[in-house]
Amino acid sequence: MNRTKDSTTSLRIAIQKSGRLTDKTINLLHGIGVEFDNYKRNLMVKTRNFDVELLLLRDDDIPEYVQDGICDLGFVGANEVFEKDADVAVLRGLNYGNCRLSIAAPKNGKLQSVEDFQGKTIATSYPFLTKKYFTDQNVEINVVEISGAVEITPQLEVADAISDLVSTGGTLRANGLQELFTILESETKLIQTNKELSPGKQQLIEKFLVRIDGYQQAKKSRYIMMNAPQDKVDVIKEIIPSMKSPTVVPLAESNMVAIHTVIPINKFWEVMEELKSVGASDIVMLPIESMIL
Ligand code: PRT
Ligand code: ZN
Repeated sequence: MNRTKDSTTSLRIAIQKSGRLTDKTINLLHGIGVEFDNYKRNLMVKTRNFDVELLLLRDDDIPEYVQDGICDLGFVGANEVFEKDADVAVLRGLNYGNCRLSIAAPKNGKLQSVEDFQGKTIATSYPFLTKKYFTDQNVEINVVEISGAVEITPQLEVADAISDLVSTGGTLRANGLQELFTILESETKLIQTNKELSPGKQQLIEKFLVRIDGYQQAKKSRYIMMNAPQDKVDVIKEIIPSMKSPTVVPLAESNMVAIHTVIPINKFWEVMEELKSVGASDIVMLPIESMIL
């Protein structure tokens, strides 16, 4: 599956057509300024403002399409990239679609330690990663490859245990299973083909990476504004873990100023309490679209 290398062809990006990663990937692409529509009805979508086309695929197929150079970039879970053992470059971790590939067995059963799995049968959609996990620990297992509803196989006596993706753990609990070991922590990755790309495509990828970094940084940050007494500015500067020194603007009311700055979102509530206690008022927090540092 090789595409002719041609600097005139568009940069082709693979995304999941319909599933857990689709909305967040579409939001990210819109968030970095890539404009397109009609993605629900088409398998291939041309973007309006870049020489980029999106190919909408099943997530399982994305690593191979990128590996073979049919697509130049892809947005897909690490679980799929590593299961397919794809020869691709991982450019970024995107912190959505987070989950883990874990081994789970019937609750309070005989299977507890890795050694207990010797000669046992595990049902999974991830045969490569599952076998590798046990082989690396010198434990031999049998694998039954199943494409869906893996969690019911122990009840059906098709397998002794399972290896499946877990996020909240609710599915395992509902099926009387206990999570024992994690094989892989996963998140959505931006992957690039290792096939040679034209300088034009490479430049466009560099441009997207700057925007993605800005978008990611912005998601983790909030713009905050507050009013405060002039003589509290120094104390407030110490409280705010700002990237740069905050903007301080005098207000009409004498001895009062407005302070504007950017802070990491996880610090906001902690810092807000402290700011109030030293006299800050009218504190406003705003989301940020993007931040180019
Ligand atoms: O049709 P297509 O092949 O494209 O989609 P799909 O049905 O294979 O995949 P989809 O859309 O379900 O998941 C796409 C990707 O989302 C996965 O490859 C992971 O990278 C990521 N992801 C994140 C998850 C989960 N969280 C997740 N919880 N994928 C699947 N699950 C399933 C899991 O298999 C299990 O059945 O959710 C259940 C467990 O969830 P909890 O919350 O009960 O633990
Ligand atoms: Zn899939």
